[in-house]
Amino acid sequence: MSAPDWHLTSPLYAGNAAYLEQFGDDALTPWLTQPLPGAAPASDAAQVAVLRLINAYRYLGVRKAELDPLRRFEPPPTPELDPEHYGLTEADLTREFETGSLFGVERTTLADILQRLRTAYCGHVGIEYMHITDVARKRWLQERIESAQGRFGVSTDLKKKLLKRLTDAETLEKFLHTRHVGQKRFSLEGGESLIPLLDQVIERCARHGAKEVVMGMAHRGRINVLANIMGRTIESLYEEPRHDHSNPGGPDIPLSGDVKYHQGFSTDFATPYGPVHVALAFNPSHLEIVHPVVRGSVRARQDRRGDVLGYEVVPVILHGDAALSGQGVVMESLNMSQTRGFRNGGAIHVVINNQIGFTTSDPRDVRSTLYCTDVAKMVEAPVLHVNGDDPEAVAFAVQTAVDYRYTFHKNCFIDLVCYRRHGHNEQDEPLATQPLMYRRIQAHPSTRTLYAQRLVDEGVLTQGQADDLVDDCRERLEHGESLSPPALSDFKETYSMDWGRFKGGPASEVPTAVPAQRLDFLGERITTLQHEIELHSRVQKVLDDRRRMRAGELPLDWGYAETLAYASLLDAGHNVRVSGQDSARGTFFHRHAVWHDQKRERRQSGVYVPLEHIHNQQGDFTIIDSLLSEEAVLAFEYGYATADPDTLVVWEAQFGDFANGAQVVIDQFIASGEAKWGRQCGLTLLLPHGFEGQGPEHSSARLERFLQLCAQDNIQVCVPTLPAQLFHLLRRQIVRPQRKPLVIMSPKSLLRHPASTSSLADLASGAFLPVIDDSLEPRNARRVVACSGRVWFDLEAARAARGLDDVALIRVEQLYPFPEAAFRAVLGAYPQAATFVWAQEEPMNQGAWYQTLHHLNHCAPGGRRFHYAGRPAAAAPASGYLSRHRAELEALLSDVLETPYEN
Ligand SMILES: Cc1ncc(C[n+]2csc(CCOP(=O)(O)OP(=O)(O)O)c2C)c(N)n1
Ligand SMILES: [Mg+2]
Repeated sequence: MSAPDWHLTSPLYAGNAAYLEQFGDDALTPWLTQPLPGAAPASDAAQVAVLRLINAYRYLGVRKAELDPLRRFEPPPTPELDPEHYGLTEADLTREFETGSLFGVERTTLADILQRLRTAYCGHVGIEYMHITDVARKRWLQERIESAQGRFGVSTDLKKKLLKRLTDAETLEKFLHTRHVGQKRFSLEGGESLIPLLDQVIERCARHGAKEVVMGMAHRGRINVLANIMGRTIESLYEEPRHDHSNPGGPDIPLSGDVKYHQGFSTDFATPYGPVHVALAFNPSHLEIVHPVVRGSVRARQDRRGDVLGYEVVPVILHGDAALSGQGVVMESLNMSQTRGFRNGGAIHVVINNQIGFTTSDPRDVRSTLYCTDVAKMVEAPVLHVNGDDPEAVAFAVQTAVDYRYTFHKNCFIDLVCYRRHGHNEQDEPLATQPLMYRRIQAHPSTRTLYAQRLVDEGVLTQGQADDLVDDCRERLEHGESLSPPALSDFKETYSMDWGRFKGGPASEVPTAVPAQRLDFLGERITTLQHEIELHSRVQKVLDDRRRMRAGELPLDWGYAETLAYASLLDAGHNVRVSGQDSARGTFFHRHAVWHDQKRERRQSGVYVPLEHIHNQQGDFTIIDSLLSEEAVLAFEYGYATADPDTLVVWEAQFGDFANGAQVVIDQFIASGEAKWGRQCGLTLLLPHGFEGQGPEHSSARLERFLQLCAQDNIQVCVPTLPAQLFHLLRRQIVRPQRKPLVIMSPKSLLRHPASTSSLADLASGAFLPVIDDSLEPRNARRVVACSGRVWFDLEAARAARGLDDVALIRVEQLYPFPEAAFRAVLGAYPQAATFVWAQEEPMNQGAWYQTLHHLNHCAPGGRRFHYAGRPAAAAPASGYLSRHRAELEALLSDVLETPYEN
């Protein structure tokens, strides 16, 4: 059977063409498509048929809904919606039937039932919800849709308001078109209903008690949203940045700035139910990545308010139709949306479905799902498809979506079906690739024109009044006034964050030591069980060891030092949030932040989290075994950290190499967010890194990539080799009056290396050391070797084995900002040195070498130059053969310690 044409022509109903070609329509709904046997059903069979017909509308009515303002295609053939399909005849139309669970009427004629079903499900709102398994949620939606009967109960006041906001949206675009000719604005035209839609979303959320709305959106219509929702004046959006435009945190770092259709902003939005603080997140070009960032920012605000169910802070996430179905991070973000560590009480999702992505609109190319929103079904979110040319249907969809979100604390999607009046941007020529679509668009009156006419016809206002709205708006624009509802001057957001406390510019050193007595107290808290719990013997051993570390009987390992760092921050009232795959236990069985009772289920208090038991006034400790995602989880944590500078936010990769699955977050947000947008962020990344014979993947966290991103004091890159170093680093991240992302190449085998330990005294005094001098102090050293990370331990052992006393081994523990003063001072302590070597275990094209060379040479005394000693350049980071790894290491050690280098 070949697929019907509509599958191949309508971007609204794209499907997997190959699949449909093979199986035809039946493939989509096999359980509904079998006609009842026999021509005329017996009367109770007719009753059954009627109930099946009602059910069919609930599932498939959406396919006949009038969603496309352009009406380019016939709706797809859906025989399941015809009574004949079930053997019902014309004669049955006047017969009365029980309606089962149909809302509004218990018994009526088939003709009436059909009429009700068509108005409820096949009008300007088409709903998909029967994929929801929870009966209460389904029944709630059924009641809404079936009792509305396609009548949206819009008051005259609301009608006028909808028209006004539509007018604002359209007039703004026209104004920009003439005022800022040739400038890309990614016009909203064709989708102007977005403005009344957002207006209604915020108002409806306020009615439910929202205090904050955080929005994320891409380029399309962003300038319109900035002006019409966020209250930015056009002048402020289009003015050239002044030359004194600098990072609000410090004058040393000029903002690089960003294009106007990426700008974020926040404002206080006036609604009849009180003001709502609305924030629009800064956005990079990369579509959809802002989705998890918004979720993280919302979660931070919810945590701050103790808003567990998300009543006070609501994420509103906008999507393009092509991006929503194309980008994998959407699936990751939805997957996290109901989990304990990442949930928000549901988001309102809005799709600006203009039925095209850049130039691509042919359903055979655009996606393999029926609707662009089908990914929503994985979390059983309802989808309200709505015709963008009917603002009243849009308002109804908004009310339903927001009420649903507040009733069930789950995600809901609004698919605003519209079109794009111009090309992808205003310089684009859409007729070149979409001639038929665009000819139709050219002939199609605007949404405002159509709605104004409708209201005039209804007698809601006169044509003159409708025209006045346009003139008023134009005038306000001419006068440089804001178009959004006036912000209330007396509204002070109680929970807004004071970022003024944090300075930009180069980070300063601060004391991070914790007095021995306090360490002892904290040690007692984190090694004491408040109630009976039977630990696994290996965990019991960890606990016993930690008790001995507290008593000074064992040197401190990494797990204990890290736990003490968190304990000390919690003790001071800061919050700590750590997330990553298996982070609670630790990939390497080293952290054990959560203890599991061997006899009880987790839910029956079978877990114990020692860091929650410091004292009553402590900060919140959250540790999350995250879902298996890097991109969405890291983006979420970035969003969290940028919304809350008082929480130490740590993201841990299971192995450092996996971080590149989140490269867009690293490049677009972490490395450049402050420079582009002035957004400070104290996010910490723990990336296990080290060449230990584990093959090409798990060896490298791609240190070189992070170093290549470093400039203008944007991030910090550290490679601590001792537990005390990690302790001070983590504390420094919060104690210091700066918020800079911190990338830590974290230990793997070093976690259990007998030489990689610290003492309590190391935590009770000192601070993080960016450079660690050789503890043997071979002052007559002829050769000075500098390195970073675990290779130092191999070098030290090899030096001892060779009995060398004229080689100094220096550790650079912070690679960026490069500690030139400290490094120079250490080098200066070896006046006999003639040879300077940089040693690394990473291949030459990787690791720190090329990115650090200039710093090294800059610090070398007497114009000397550092020599490279290590593996040659390689395509894969490390060998998969252990024997080869060992041979390479041996060669490296000889090169570093013995090879003569000419100066
Ligand atoms: C991750 C990513 N890939 C590619 C692009 C380039 N790009 C910008 S807009 C666009 C089309 C987007 O289509 P859609 O999501 O439907 O939004 P619309 O422009 O139609 O509103 C593309 C491919 C991008 N910005 N981000
Ligand atoms: Mg699109």
